[in-house]
Amino acid sequence: MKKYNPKEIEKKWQNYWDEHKTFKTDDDLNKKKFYALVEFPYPSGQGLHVGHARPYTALDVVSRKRRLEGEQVLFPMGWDAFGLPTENYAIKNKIHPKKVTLDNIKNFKRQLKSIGFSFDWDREIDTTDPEYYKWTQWIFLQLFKHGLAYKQEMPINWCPSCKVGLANEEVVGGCCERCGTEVVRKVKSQWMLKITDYAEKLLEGLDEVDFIERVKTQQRNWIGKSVGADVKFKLKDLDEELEIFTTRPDTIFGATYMVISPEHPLIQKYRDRIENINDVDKYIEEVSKKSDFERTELSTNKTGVELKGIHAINPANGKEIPVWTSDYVLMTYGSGAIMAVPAHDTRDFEFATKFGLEIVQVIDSKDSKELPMVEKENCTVINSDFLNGLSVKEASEKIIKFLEDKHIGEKKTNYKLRDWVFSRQRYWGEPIPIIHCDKCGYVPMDEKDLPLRLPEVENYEPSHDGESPLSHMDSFVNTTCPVCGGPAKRETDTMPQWAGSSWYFLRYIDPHNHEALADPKLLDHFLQVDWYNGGMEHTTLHLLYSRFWHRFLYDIGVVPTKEPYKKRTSHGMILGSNSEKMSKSRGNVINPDDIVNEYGADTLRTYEMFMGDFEKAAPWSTNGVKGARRFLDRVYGLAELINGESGYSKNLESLIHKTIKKVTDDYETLKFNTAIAALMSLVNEFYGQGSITKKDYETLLILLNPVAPHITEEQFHEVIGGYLNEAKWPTYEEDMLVDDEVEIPVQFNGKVRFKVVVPKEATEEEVFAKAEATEDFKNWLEDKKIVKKIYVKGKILNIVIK
Ligand code: ANZ
Ligand code: ZN
Repeated sequence: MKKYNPKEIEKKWQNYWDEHKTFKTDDDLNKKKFYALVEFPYPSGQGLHVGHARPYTALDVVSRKRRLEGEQVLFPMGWDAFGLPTENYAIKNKIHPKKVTLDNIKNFKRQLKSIGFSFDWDREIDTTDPEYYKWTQWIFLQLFKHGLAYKQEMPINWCPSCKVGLANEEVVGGCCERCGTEVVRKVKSQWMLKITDYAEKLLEGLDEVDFIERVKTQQRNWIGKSVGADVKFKLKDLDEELEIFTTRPDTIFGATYMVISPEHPLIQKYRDRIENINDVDKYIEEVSKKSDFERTELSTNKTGVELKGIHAINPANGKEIPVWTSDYVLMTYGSGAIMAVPAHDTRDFEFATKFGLEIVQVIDSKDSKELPMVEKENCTVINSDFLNGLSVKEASEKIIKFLEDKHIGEKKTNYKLRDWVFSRQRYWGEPIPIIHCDKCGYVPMDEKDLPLRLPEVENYEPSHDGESPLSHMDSFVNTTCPVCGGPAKRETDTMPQWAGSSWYFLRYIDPHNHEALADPKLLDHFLQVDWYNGGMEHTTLHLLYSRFWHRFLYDIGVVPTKEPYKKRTSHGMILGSNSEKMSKSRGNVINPDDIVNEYGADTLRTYEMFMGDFEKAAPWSTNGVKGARRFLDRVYGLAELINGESGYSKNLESLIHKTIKKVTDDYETLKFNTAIAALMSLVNEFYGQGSITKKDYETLLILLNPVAPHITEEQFHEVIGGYLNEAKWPTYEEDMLVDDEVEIPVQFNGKVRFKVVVPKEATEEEVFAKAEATEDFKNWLEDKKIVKKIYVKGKILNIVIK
């Protein structure tokens, strides 16, 4: 008897697939297309993680199945290779980042191939390849030309000890990741992308796509649309109005004080009128050390100072109210000022309670009487003059009308979404193709001069003035202005890591095109991505950024669809065996190479698809891995049971049809674990029979192939003949799914006591006769008498006894 030897057969089939380009995307544009996308990895020095294998295997399963069903499958892979870890590693080890990147890619590619993913390697892309980033730069230029890229002074994270600007990811607990020094904010002029112009389109787009609900919710919350009103409050004795944003204009009669952010320009403008300006200055100084998170966290103790000498007039009732400054009001949202309604806002309530400010209730609720009362449904407005008796909604409309008539307010929609800081003062990123001329300002490079290549520098360490290393390369910096021909300087900031991944799914469609980012005909054919699976951690950045770029490209006529992805799903994390996150410091990282070496790639794949609900986190289990291997050993061994008969074995036929249906459905709905469980039962049943036909085995092999491609190709070739990748996905007959027999629970006085198996069409007499013949029946009846029998066909037999 031959023994299953994954080492031998996996290499053999991987070579075969490579040589025959088995998984190259079919050229036939008349076939039904299926574009499956997984998030391309960042080729780090650590190599592939078992966590990568879970989502990759999942869409590999679907892709392999769809190919066998005759579809044209595009399932590509590439490298998201610009970024900080590579740059930092390069600096530390004095190796050029390009070299580090290429070495890491080589290792990742070897690992991916060793797991047998059916990627179309002819479409491999690398975001650091000038042929690729030429188009990243081209898209940036289009954004610039449409007014969506602009420069602005922005605070960045600055380490005063390393003298470098840090990305948010490099700031750990407020300190520099490398030296531990407290990070401060430093204002620098940065390139920004106006994603806020797309807030409404990005929200609306969510209604037309099939994304799992938690992804939609996270994106909606991140965009954070709030509908309300802007209202101007006059400042007493000053020719000045203080504008606020509120989502509850209906509560305006309850506004007993105002709060402005410590950064609000009014404070400096009227510092001479503020009687306690020394206290205010001291407070502002304290606040500047806190992060936005610390400032707005609900539970934290409220702090603030009154601006003595400044008063506002509530426009609804003409009352004079005090103005305070507090850090719970952020300068970056709305207008940086609020009307405080302590009776109906939790933060205002805490603040007013602490500082003894007036609290006026203006909303009455049927459900609760406690303050602060924040609900809006089933409420009536009180203590509010002409709004009294109205619902919250009616009162909002009426007061907005009142304010609009007096020209002191209007309807307003705000978004939490902020513009995207697109500059990095780093080397290892796409150069920004903009030239600065003293006469002409910021000028786009001529498109035909793209790509603007990242120059070879000797020293790619960040410079100590916080500028990119490129700023010290005179030969790069000094250029001529494309408009006036005068001397000019190049932008030396580079793009953030999110740039290359914002459009990579478009390049896969036509990766070698020199004329355009992709041929419009091919874009027409392959878009949208039919199924995109990726991590929940990418929902608010990558997923939103790429939807933004795509929607912009749609608006300028480059792509044919508004939304890039038809469907988005997300996998659960793989945890260490102790249910903690896998990490180097915990020493619980599993290297996929080790699993492939010891058990085989098919075992790794089967295990990862079987380890639990695909959408939930699951801990690693070596016993589970062994179990997956035992299952594959048994699948291999079935070859010994094959008899000479044709067709399906009579006894197995119904079960095989049911299994085809279950596996076909489950693979499409991320229920890989239950699909594999059904295949395990089938294998058990095969062994139970002791003898199976070739066709029984063939169907099992095809159904299991997407999960365990090597062992199934091998057995197909050896036992069935031919090549599995040329076979057809099996179909089932509806008739075969119906059970001929049913199990009927038998009740005595409404309690289920035992069950009997009867033909589906059995009559009441037949079922009763069958039940009566059992030992159980006699035991439960004892010496009582049967009063009544009720049989619900195919469902239940109830016997009433006395
Ligand atoms: C009065 C009011 C009464 C408010 C009430 C709420 C409840 P969202 O939904 O998040 O948009 N606000 C406005 N600008 C702010 C800022 N820069 N910093 C901190 N808070 C700010 O929240 C909008 C509400 O948050 C606004 O409505 C305002 O308080 C506050 F019963 O105005 B409200
Ligand atoms: Zn010029």
